[in-house]
Amino acid sequence: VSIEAAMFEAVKNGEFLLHYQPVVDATTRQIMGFEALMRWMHPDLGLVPPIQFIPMAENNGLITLLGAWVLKAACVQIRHFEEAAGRQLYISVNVSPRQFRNDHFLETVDEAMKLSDLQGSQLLLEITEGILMSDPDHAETLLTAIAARGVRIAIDDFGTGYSSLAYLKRFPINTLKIDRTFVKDLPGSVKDAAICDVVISLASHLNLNTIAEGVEDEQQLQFLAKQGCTLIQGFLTGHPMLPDEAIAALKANS
Ligand code: G
Ligand code: G
Ligand code: MN
Ligand code: NA
Repeated sequence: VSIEAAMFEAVKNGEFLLHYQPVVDATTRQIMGFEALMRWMHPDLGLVPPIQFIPMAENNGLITLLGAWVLKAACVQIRHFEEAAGRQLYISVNVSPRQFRNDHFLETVDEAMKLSDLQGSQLLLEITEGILMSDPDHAETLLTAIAARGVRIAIDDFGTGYSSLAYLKRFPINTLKIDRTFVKDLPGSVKDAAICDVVISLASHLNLNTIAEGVEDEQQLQFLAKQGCTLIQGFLTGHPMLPDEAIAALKANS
């Protein structure tokens, strides 16, 4: 069977699971939330990484079903994390272009929040610049409805696509995620340092949060924190992990 046929089977067999990567405060290093990251545990192939199946799911449309599952499962899971931590946390969920275009997307968001009894402000939806580019009118309508629920929007991989600063003015965006390609050579790379500095400063002037991705060492974190980056996500402060490990990380962190 093709990997594509196997994917339809996998949905039925419940072979998809979520890992959770901590997102920490850049200065206190307290865990503020988690990004949900999808994995496929194939019975023969083992753990299939998302770069291998997400583009396929995007093409065959399965992403809509998978994405709805991710949203609900992640919202429910974060409530368990909150219970274990004894404090409020947020959950970040990736939204693919096809999911965003789907007519039922907003209903799915509402269902996930209702199911988990989560406040809107505790949910961060990560979208890419391409989503805003391809159909700005639809994006504006949908993002406005999402923002009306208090749900937050992050631009994932900020600065790597066809970005336009006009989008920051037009759409209700809360967070810029600084792509790890800009982080990996910090603080030595003069260009990357300048880019991060400017993005953080721009965000701060627009009252947006910044999440630096792919932070792997102490010097990178120090540089970003000094520039005023709000949140840090990367192997230094936590790999994507299973729920039990996330709970252990929360207990060790608070
Ligand atoms: O998990 P990993 O670190 O390998 O992620 C690789 C890519 O897969 C990232 O670009 C991430 O945004 C994407 N990805 C992971 N989980 C999801 C998901 O639930 N939905 C969508 N649309 N993309 C995801
Ligand atoms: O595109 P998106 O930002 O959603 O993708 C997140 C991806 O980044 C996931 O595949 C995750 O496993 C990966 N990731 C998270 N932290 C690090 C890190 O510190 N270094 C590297 N190389 N990858 C990371
Ligand atoms: Mn992401
Ligand atoms: Na990213």
